[in-house]
Formats: sequence, C-alpha cells, structure tokens
Amino acid sequence: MYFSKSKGFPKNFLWGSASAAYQVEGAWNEDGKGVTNWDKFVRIPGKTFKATTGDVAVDHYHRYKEDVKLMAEMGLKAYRFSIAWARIYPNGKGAVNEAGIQFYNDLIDECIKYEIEPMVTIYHWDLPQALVDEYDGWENRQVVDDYVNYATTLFERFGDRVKYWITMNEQNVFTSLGWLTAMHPPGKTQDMKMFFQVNHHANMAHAKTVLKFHEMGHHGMIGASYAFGPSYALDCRPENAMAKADYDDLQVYWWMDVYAYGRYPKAAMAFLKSIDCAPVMEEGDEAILKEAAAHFDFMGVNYYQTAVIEYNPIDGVGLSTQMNNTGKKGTAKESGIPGLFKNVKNPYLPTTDWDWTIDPMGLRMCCRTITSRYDLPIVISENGLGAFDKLEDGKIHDDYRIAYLKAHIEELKKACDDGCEVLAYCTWSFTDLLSWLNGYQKRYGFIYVDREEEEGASMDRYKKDSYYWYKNVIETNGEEL
Ligand code: BGP
Repeated sequence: MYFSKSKGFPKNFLWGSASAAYQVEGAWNEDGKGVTNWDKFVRIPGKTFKATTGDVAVDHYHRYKEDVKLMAEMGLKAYRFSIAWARIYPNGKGAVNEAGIQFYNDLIDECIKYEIEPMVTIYHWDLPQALVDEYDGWENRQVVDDYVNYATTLFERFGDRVKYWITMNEQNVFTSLGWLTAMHPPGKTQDMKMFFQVNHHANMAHAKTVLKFHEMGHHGMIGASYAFGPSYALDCRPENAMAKADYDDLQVYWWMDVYAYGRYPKAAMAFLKSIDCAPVMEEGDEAILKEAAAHFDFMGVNYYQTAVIEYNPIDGVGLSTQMNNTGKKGTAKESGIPGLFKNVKNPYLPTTDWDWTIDPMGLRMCCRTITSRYDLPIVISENGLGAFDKLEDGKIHDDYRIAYLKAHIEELKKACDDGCEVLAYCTWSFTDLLSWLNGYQKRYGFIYVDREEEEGASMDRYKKDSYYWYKNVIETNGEEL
C-alpha cells in the first residue's frame, strides 16, 4: 500500500531492546544456580566459535545496575530479558532458589525505577540439565508440567510488576537446531519424528501457561516470540510456488497457527502422517490448544531475514549441519528438505558478514502477514545487525548498524500505516553479548563491551554512535530517523 502521509508510531509505543539470560548474565554457577543444557553443550569441543561460553558472558548479573542506568540515560521504554529457569529452580523443579528470585526482583525494580517496562521471556533456550538427566528434557511430556510450574512461580513472584510475558523464544529455532541440525543442545541430527514431538510438548507447555496466566487473573499480556522469516518463491514456476506453500505450512504456520488458532496446518499434518512423523497427541490436547489461542494476546516476532524458496527434488540437498559462524562472508551452505524445498540466495539483496540476508521490507511483510492472517497485536521482540565493531579512542562509529535499524524502522512505520497494531520494537541487543555459536565478535549492541573470545578483559562499557542515534529516535517517537 502507498500512503502519502504517515500517521507515525502510536503514542506510548514501546521502544525497547532485548537480551537473553545465557547471553548476558554470566555467573553461571553462582548463588545457587543449577547447571543448564547450554552450560554442558558449550563444553563439547567444536560446538562454538573458539570454544566460547556464557560462563561470564558480559557480566550483566553483577553489572545490571550499570546497564539499566545506561538504558535509562538513553530513554529506553522497554527492556526484554529472559529468566534463567535454573536460577529459579536449580533442578528444574522442587525447591525455589530465593537468591535467583532476588536477582530478578532487583532487575525488575531497577527497570521500574527508571520507568522502563520489563518484558520477560520465560524460556530463552537454557533448560535445567537436571531435567535432561532425569527424562531427556523436551523429549518427554513430563516437561510440560515442570514448565508450567516454573512459569506459575514467575507469575506469582513478578506478576505484580511485569505486564508483558513471552512464553517461548523462537521455538522453531531451538527445536530445529537441537533435533535436526545438531547445532544446539541436545545436538541431534535429522531426528524428524522427535522434532515434531518436542514441538508438541513445547506447544502444550506454552498453551497451559497462557491459560494459567489468565486464570490467575493477570491483567498483562502474554505471547510467544517466533523467528519469522517470510518467504518468497524463487520465481513464478508453479513448482516453486508450491514449494513456498510447503515451506510456509511446515516452517512458518506450523508454529504461528498453533499460537494463534490452536491447530496445526492441515496439509503439513497430512504430510507428516504420511511419513510417520506426526506428533502423538493426548486426548484433550486439541481443546487446550484452541482455548489457549483464544487467550493469546500478541504475536512476538524476532525478525532478521527473509527466505527464498525453490523446489528441491527428491535427490536434492538435505539439511545443512553447518552455518557460517566465523563471519567469513559466503561460507554458509544451501539447506533443504529433499522432495519439498530448499533455501537459496536472494540475488537482489545484500547480506551480513555471517550471510544473513538484509531485507528491511521483510519486517513490514511480517506485520502484514500476521495482521491479515491472525489480526493480533504485534511485538517486534528482536531485530538487529550482527557486525564486527571497532573501538577507537573510546568511540565506535557503527554507521552500518544505524543504516540497518533506520531502514527497518521505516518499514515498521509503514506497517503501522497499513493498520497493523504494533505495540513494541525491541532491538537485538542493548549491550554486546554472546552470540550463541559465534563468540563475542559478532556484535549487536548499542553499548560496546570490552571483551573478546578469551576471558579476562575489562568488560568496560562504551556507547556506540548508534546509542545516541536510537536515543533521538525514542525522543522523537520515530519521527527523526
Ligand atoms: C535469535 C535469538 C537471539 C540472538 C539472535 C542473533 O535467534 O533469539 O538469542 O542470538 O538470534 O543470533 P546470533 O547470535 O546467532 O547471531
């Protein structure tokens, strides 16, 4: 659509920034925190760039006051962070660790002190290892009750101050990388059947938590953050258009339809049944998913890139178990599902050094799709550029990051003109932090943190040029970009 005059961003728009516990906190074994699947996984040789871990990360656990103060100086309206399940329940269940509760109470209070809206992600990939040891974590349906119990504790302890809740961060990513491509814990390859079963467990955990939240009478909003990469068919050949439809049903609507409609896409389910990979569901599950969808308050979107889809013959390329985690452009591999589709390069768009396509218009596309398909409010829970930054004389001139964010926010503004109800925009990330598989050199923050892959640097914080730029964006409510 074309609008000669923009309405701009709504009043009270939440200009935010996001992080995740494992990527920022550090203090991996302090104050009673239990060991997680990630604490174990990063210690397997060859899994992460230069064997980096989140043991110390950017020390947010000890420096959260300094970090929140920097947010306040910038005028940030919302801080999205995740809670480490193993700080609250070191064994995943059982006795609550009060020191863990205290840390998040302090962090929430610190945000509120500066009128920064805390936005909490309940699960951002760090699962208590005790649950893996006891029953294989997400592979076992027992995880549903333990997740709901953990989430309920968070609502009880923090629900008086936290209004925005996100059940799952990128369920599509942690399950794909965990059970199909072995890049995340538990490091399994091509376990298609288990992949869909695990997703069903996560969907049930999500749904029961949404219902619990509303039963408890909370007045806030609850959603889930989905890693949405809208797709384009390579061209107008009908087999490529059909490959795109297959991709959308199996890799996009498979998650969003469950959150928003409480059902799995029909064609995808028919296909999975035909290859004996459909999830086993219990009696009553469908009704629970439906009921939860009716109480689902917003779609969270983590947007980084779009995908181009081409038909993939039955003897075609399989899923790639490697990604570019060095920042050497052009080293990413093609990936696909034989007989269905594969992802190919977009010849019209540039990429980052880690081969992620840069497509600002894709962000508007996300909002449009969600609005026309689900008519739900939208929280952009992540968007940002991973890049090499250089600290020179205490300054970081990251004009490339400013250009990236500006182009995306411009498209988001158009989505608002289109009638999409966008509540928030959270950049990834506020400070630099650990990039799961890519070490610390792939930086996303407004705040540069003095640390490299090796431990022992000062951890001092420096404001990048983008910090001052975003401050002005917030002050002008997105009028000056
Ligand atoms: C999302 C995750 C974030 C973050 C971001 C950037 O998928 O939710 O936790 O890591 O991507 O990814 P990366 O660190 O791999 O560059």
